[in-house]
Amino acid sequence: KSPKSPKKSTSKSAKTPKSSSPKDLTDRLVPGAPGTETPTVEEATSPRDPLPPADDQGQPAPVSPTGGEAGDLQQQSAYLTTAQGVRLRDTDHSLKAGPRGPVLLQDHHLREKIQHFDHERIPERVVHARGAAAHGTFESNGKASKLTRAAFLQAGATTPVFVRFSTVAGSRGSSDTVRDVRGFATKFYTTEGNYDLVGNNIPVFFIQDAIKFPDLVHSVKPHPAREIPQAQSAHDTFWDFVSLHTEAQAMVMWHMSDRTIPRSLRMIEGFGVHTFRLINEAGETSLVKFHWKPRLGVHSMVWEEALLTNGLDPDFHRRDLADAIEAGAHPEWDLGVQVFADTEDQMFEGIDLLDPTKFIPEELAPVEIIGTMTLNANPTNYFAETEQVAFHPGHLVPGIDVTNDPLLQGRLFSYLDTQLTRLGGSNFTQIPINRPHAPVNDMFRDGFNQQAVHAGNAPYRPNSVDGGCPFKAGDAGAFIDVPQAVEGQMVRENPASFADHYSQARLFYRSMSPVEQEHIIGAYTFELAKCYEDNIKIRQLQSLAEIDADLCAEVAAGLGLDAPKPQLDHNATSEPSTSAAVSQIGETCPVDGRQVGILVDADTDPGSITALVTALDEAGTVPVIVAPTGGKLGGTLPIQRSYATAASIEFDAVVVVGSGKPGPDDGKARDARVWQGAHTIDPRIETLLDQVWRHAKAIAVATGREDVLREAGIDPGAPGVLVSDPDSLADDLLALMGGHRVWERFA
Ligand code: HDD
Repeated sequence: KSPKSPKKSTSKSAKTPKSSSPKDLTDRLVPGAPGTETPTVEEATSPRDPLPPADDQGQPAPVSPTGGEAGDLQQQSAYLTTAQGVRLRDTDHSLKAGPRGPVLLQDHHLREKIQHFDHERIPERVVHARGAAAHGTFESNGKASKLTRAAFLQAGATTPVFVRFSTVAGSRGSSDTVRDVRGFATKFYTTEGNYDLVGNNIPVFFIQDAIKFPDLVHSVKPHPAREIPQAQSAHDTFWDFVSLHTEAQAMVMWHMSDRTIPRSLRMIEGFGVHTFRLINEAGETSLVKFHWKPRLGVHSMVWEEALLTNGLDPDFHRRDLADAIEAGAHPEWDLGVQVFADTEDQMFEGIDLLDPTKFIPEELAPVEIIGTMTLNANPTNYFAETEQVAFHPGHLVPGIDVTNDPLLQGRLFSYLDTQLTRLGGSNFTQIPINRPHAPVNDMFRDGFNQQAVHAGNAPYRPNSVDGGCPFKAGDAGAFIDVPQAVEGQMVRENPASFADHYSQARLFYRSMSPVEQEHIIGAYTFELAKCYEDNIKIRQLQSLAEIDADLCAEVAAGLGLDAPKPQLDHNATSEPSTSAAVSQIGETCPVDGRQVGILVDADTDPGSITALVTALDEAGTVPVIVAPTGGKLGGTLPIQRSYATAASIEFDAVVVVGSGKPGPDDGKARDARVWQGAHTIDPRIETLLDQVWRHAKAIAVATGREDVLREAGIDPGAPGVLVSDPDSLADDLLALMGGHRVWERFA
């Protein structure tokens, strides 16, 4: 035993607080938090001598299971407490038998702190594990009121939303810019209950029946033995699956296109994929497909850029989204529908509306805009909101219903089910981000993590005990299942109309511009070259032969294999023409939030770029000064990147103003290896410019600095290169950026 009694030892250390001086305690108060206006410096006290309750230490507000403010369970006190609300004097030292003695089991705070930490992680989503989200509002223009009675789609209705974007295959810690489909899930907190539109950035899907989903996902996830590769489709099992399940070929074509390496989450389209049924006030139904159209246009990276970004900034997309929202460049999407008659065969122009591997070209069925969504606030807490949000295609409101698409039908089971494991039980609907903004009276009771204190004695219906409550809504805004005639033999088979697996892959490929086709060829070649099994490559080439002979020949050449001949008679299948709407190239778009790197050197006069910086800023873009070292240019203008930290992936355009030479202080700090070889400009700037060039980004150079470009192998007379006085180049540069990339550079 310690010669000192524990009591004596504790109270002594409390009264001579070496590590917990009154100043430390003040520092630990949350600045600006309620209660900090009276910064009482607490005298350290012994654990047996608690502080008297303070005026601000009242009862916590009751927590409502519905419509509660997200802040209900935020920090409620300026003082550190246990989870039981007991104020703490010390959270840095375990309770010990003497300063060098063992830790005592009675230290409740220690056990509670570690226990909570031990359980901080929950299972990540089995798919779509990595995501980023934002709050916003949806405003209806009323055009859908003729189609649906959904209150949030009536004229002038404004509805809060929460949107989560995601990649599909990677785990939570994977990179943002991998080649993958992007999830685009929207929760509308409508006055009639929550409606979830759980879509992707591609209008078709890999499989036609949900029963194959576990197989599809097992094939794209890392190989079981070594758990590699992470967040990739470029491996044997994925290509094994899609070459054996040829219904995947249409989606794989989109997957190999630039759609799967978006420039920004603010620049992706969204699709509900399935056909849904709308019901209007008169009870009339129509079939629709939902589309989200980004106001900034649909834009992508090039493959090399995406690869570099994975390493340089794995959080690129979530950073871009959060930064834009914080800077006030609020991304917007128009919501549109393609509308089809609800006929018995549920076909449109020979395309089966229940087949989720098919889309309807906009040229055949135009998209009518029914409202606009603006994302205007970042989540306050990633875990509480982005991680715990639970979407479900079965979260429907009156006026919107599902169809018999077999993929959708399986999803209706899966999403409710997965939340049980992920969010710890059936009360996940009470988590603040999932709470409806409509009143809830569901008669569901008890269960893990029950937050509500339900009153009454009769959670059953009908009852005479609780005055008959809750009442059935009858027609008063209730969800009504549209009566549908159903009959048929019980079978496990697809309709014949699901059999065409190639015509839409062909349609998509032939709708691409030459540069997009080049990218698709490159993607197939890369992904298949990463497979080890030749028989998988050959089987996939066979599918490409059925789609397009030139595409097949190019990919086969890249793989060093023979291009097979088609085996199917394609005259037997419908042969849609092309759809210009699926190509991303040719649009001129707003430039909000795009970044422009301005390369200066240590001697650049800040005044020479003031007009340029102002013009770029006023146009809604973000000028980023890149100088040899950090600090301030000319002692006045803040420098955002040094040559060591600047990377081409951050910029949509680059302006060369300086000499490209390192500054006088820069050489000492750098790795000597960068100077190997003969360079007249800093090799990092040479690399940066080379990448900007190869990634087809706009370049501008101050008159007289053309040699800097030449040193990087860039012809100042080439397409997409401006030579001008910095004062007067902003307009031309912004125009180039509005076209996203200078693709003609590679014509
Ligand atoms: Fe799914 C998550 C989109 C088919 C089963 N899915 C999930 C998310 C999106 C989609 C965006 C992430 C939601 C979020 O941010 O939390 N999924 C789709 C689309 C599909 C699709 C557009 C086809 C058109 N999904 C699909 C099928 C099944 C699932 C066929 C199962 C039979 N999806 C799930 C899931 C997930 C999920 C396992 C994982 C986490 C979650 O649900 O909440 O239930």
